Amino acid sequence: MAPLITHIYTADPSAHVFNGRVYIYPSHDRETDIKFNDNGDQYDMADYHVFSIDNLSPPGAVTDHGVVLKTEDVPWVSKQLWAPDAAEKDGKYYLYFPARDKQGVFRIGVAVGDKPEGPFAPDPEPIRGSYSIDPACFVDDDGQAYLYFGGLWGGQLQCYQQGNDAFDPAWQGPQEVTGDAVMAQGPRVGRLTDDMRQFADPVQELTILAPETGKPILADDHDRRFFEAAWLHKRGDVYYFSYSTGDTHFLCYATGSSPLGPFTYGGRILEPVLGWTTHHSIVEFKGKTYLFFHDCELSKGVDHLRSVKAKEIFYDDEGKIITTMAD
Ligand code: FUB
Repeated sequence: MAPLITHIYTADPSAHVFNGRVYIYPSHDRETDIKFNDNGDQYDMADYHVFSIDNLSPPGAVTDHGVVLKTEDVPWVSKQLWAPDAAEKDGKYYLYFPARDKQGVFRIGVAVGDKPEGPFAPDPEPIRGSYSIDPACFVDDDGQAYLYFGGLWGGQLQCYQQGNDAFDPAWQGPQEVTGDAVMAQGPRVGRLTDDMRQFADPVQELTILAPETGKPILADDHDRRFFEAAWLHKRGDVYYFSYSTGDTHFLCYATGSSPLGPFTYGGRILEPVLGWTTHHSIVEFKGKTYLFFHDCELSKGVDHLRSVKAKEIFYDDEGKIITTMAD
């Protein structure tokens, strides 16, 4: 399957349908001399482009709307504009983005625009109480918006095991099981205020349950535990929370009856792609369901030079997502 965008490297695609068109909000990967490490320093991105497309089967021409936000535009950011997302509410468009602040701590910022393709004006401070990476915004049918986020290792989620305000950089690795079973760390979610620019109340940890036990997935269950790349979509009354398992390279999903969970593990969406990271979004468009994802085919396997792709995916009669391959 061919990448959708080939003139620059793009990753972490968040796709949404706005005004009858698919808009894609990806990371913009760039060349760097920084060597691959588990902290993700090689993902050294400095700006965002927005793309749009009016057909996916087969894909039409992709419009590159150009740079909509860059490091220098945001007073609190030092580096690493990682995976963004966008949302629309009451005719305004909101771009959510993670980046390291001047102390090197990941926070999440918001920038506001009048059109899906921007331009976006960033708030001067990160969202109060935000941390870690990979924001994904879901606006429910009642208009309430939720921001999901979190990522292990370089994404620093493991540094918040003592609470939302207790950043402890001593936690530098994934949580390990020693002796008694340890629960996996959950992704975080916060309800957004009506103006979409702050959390309405303290963020919560989401629980992902193992179907066979009804108990939370454990930290050593690397094939199923949350690592990064949160996404939330709704089908009928069912909320699908999907994510990457990081070091085992799967995209998985879990379902629940509330946007705040708990969610029960449902299976894999995508088998490992070429490259270490895997990150996605799921969107309905013209009666079909599409998975947006990335791989490193265009760069011939360079982990930090990724390209966005899209493919149709399917549910079975029970609403389970049928696992697919990257091709
Ligand atoms: O693109 C940088 C990071 O790599 C993202 O934040 C993660 O989800 C992974 O794709």
